[in-house]
Amino acid sequence: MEATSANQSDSKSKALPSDLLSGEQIQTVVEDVLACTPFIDIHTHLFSPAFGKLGLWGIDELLTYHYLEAEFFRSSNTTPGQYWKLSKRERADAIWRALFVENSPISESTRGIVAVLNAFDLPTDASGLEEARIFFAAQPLDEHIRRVLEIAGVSSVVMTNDPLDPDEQPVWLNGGQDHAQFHAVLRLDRILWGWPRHWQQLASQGYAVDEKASGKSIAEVRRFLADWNERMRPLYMAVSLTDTFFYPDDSIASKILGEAVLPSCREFGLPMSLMIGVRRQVNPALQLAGDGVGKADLRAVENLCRSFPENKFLVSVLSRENQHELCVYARKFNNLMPFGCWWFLNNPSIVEEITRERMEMLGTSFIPQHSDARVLEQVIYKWRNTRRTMAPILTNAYRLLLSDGREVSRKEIERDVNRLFRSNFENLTGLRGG
Ligand code: FIX
Ligand code: ZN
Repeated sequence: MEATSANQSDSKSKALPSDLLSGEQIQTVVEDVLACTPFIDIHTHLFSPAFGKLGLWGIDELLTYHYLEAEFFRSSNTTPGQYWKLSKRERADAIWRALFVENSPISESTRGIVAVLNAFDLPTDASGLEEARIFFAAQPLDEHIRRVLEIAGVSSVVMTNDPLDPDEQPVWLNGGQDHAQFHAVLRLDRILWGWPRHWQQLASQGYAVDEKASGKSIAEVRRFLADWNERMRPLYMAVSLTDTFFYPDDSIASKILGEAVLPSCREFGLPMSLMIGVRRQVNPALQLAGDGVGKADLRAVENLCRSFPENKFLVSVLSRENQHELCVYARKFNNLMPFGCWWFLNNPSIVEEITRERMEMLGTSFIPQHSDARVLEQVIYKWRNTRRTMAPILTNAYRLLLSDGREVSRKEIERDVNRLFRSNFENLTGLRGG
C-alpha cells in the first residue's frame, strides 16, 4: 500500500514543530538516517587478519565468488572440470571476460563488482581489471579493512568460525583474535549434521564421544562447547540446515541439538542461529556454487521455540516460500528473531518483498539483513543495496503512519533504524559498542 500525495499535503497546511516531518521531508530524512547509522553485519564469512589467508579480499577473490562462478558457467563454454584446473588469476580473467566484457554486468552480483570498483574510483569498463589488481595489491590490510567497513557503513562484522576447521583451529588454540571489528560465532555444522564424519575429531581431542553419540557423548559435547565458548567468546552458536531438517526426529543431529547445544546456549546465554533450507551440492561439479534451495517444514522451528522457551533462536530461511510462515511464527514466539534475506534471496526485488511483509507483520522487531560476505569488499555493495532497498520501504511506512494520523520525527526514525540494524542484535547477544 503506497501513501498518496493527497494526505501528505495535510502537513503543509499546519506549521509542524521543528522535529516533526512533513510527508515530503520523510524520504530525505530516512535516507540520511540509513546513511548515518553504522550497521552490525550479523553473519559473514569474513575473517580478521589473525586468520591470515582465510580472510579473502581483492579483485581476484571478488571475481571468483561462487555467486559469479554460478553465473559464469551460464555464459561460457568452459566446463567446471576445465575451470577448476585454472589458477585463481586465470579463473578471475575468465569470469571478467565472460561477465564484464562479453556481456553487461547487470546481475546483482556482477553489478556489485562494478560498485566496488567505483567506490575506489577505479575504472569499471572492460579495461579495468589490471588497474584494479595493482590497486588492491598495494593496500595495507589493516587500513584497507578499516576503510572498507567505513565505506560500507558497517561498524563491525560477525564471522563464521568452525572449531573443527583445520585451518582455523590453530589460531584459536594459540590465543585467538581480538580485532574490535570482528566478532566470533561458534558454527556447529560438522558437529550437528556432520557428526558421522567428524565425531572422531572430538575423540582425538580427548572428548569421550562415539559414533552413535551415546553414553557420555552428550556430556562430552557440552564440555567441548564449554571449552570453545571460553576460547572464542562467540556472540551466538549457529548451524545451516537442509530443507529436509526436522525437529524432533531420531537423528543424531536432533539429539545433540536438543540435549547438548541448546542447554549449553542457555548456560552461556547465547542465541542459537538456524539457517534452514539449503539443498547441498545439487550440482557438485560447481563446488561452493553447487548448492541449491528447498522449501523446509518450519514446524521444526515451531517445535523448537515451544519446547525450548528459555532459548533464543536467530532464524533465517532460504526458501522464498517459507518467509510468510517464519513471520507468523515470530508473532507466536518472542524467542524467535527472524533475520536476513539469505543467499539466493539477497536480490533487491526479493529483499523488498520480504522486508515489506516483515515490517507489516513485525514492525521493527526483526533484523532485515546480513551480508553473508565471503570477500571483504563485498560489504560495500551488499549494504549499499540494502540501504537503497530499505529507504523507500521505510519512507512508505512512515508516510502511511502520517496519513493514518500520527506525526513522525527524525528521532523516531533514528530509533527504529538503530533497532533494525543494531539493537535487536545487541539485545539478543549482549554485544556492546559493536
Ligand atoms: O551456510 C552458510 O552460511 C551459507 O551462507 C554459505 O554456505 C553459502 O555458501 C553462502 O556463501 C551464501 O551466501
Ligand atoms: Zn553464510
